[in-house]
Amino acid sequence: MYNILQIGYFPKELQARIDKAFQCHTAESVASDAGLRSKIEGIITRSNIVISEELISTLPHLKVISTAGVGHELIPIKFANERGVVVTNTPGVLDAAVCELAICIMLGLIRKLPAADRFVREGKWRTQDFPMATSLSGKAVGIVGLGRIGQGIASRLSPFGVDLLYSGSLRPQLPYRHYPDLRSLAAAADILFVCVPGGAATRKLIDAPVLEALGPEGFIINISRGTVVDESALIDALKAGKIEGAGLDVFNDEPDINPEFFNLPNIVMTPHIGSATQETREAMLCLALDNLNAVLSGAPALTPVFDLKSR
Ligand code: 8YV
Repeated sequence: MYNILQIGYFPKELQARIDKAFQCHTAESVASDAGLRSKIEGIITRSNIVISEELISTLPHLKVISTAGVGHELIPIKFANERGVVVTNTPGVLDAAVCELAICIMLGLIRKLPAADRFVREGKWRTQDFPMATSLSGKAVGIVGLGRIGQGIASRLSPFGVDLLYSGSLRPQLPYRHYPDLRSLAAAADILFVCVPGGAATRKLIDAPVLEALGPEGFIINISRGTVVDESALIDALKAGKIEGAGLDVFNDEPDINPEFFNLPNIVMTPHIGSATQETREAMLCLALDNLNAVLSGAPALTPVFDLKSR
C-alpha cells in the first residue's frame, strides 16, 4: 500500500474507502517523524484546504497532490510541478450537483422561499397575505464564467424561457448574447450567476460598479468562491437596495463568515454545499483516489491541473 498524507476531513463512509486503498497518515504524525516524511508519496486533500510550499518541501518522495474538488487555488501548482509533483482535481463529476444548487438558490431567492416557509410555520397565513415575488420566465440571466458549470447552468435554465447572456471570450458556437465587459453584462442582466474559479485573477471581480450596473431589481448568485465578490460592496449594495437580492453558497473566511450577512432579509445563504450530495462526493473521492493510484503506479494522471501561467 502506498503511504499518503491526508489533509482534510472526509465523512466516515468516504474515509473507509481511503483507508481501504492507501496507508493514510495525518499531518501531525508526518510533522513529527522524519522517517515517515520520507515515505509519503501522495497527498489527498479537499478544495478548502491550503497546501503550503513548505509542506511540499518537507516530503522528498512526494509524487502527487490529489484534491477531492474542482477548485485548486489553495495549492501552489507551479511550485509543485517544478519539483515533479503532479497536482490533480475532480472536474466534471460535480457539475450537475453545483448547477442544481445554483438554480435552487436562485429560485428560492426570487420566489422568497425561506420567508414563505417561515410565514406558514409562524401561522401568519390565516391573517396575512404573503408578498408577491417575481417570475424567472422572461428574465435576462447573465453568466459570469462560461466554463463547465456556467454552461451547465445556462443549458438547464434555457427551458425556463429566459434570455441567456455572457461576457468574456466570445463563443460564437453558443446561442447566448455576448457583452464586451462585465459591467455591460450586469447592466443587461436581471440575474447574474458567478461561476469563475477562485484565486488572484478573479479576486473582487464583482465590485461596487458591477453591482451598481446590475441595479435595484437585480439578483446575484455566487456558487464559485467568496473571494470573487467584494463582500463589503455587496453588503452595502444589499443594505442600500442597490440590488434586489443575493444567493450565496460561498463566502470569505468560511465558516466564520461576516455576521453582517445574518440580518439581511434579501439574501439566501447555504454553507458551501454546491457539491454536497452523497452521489457527487463519492464520485469526487473515486476520481481523487484514481488519480493517486494512476500517478503512484507510474501511469498518467486522469485529471491533472497545470499552472496556466507557466505553460
Ligand atoms: C469542495 C468545491 O470541494 O470542488 C470545489 O472546488 O468548492 C467543493 O466541491 C467541497 O466543498 C469540499 O471542500
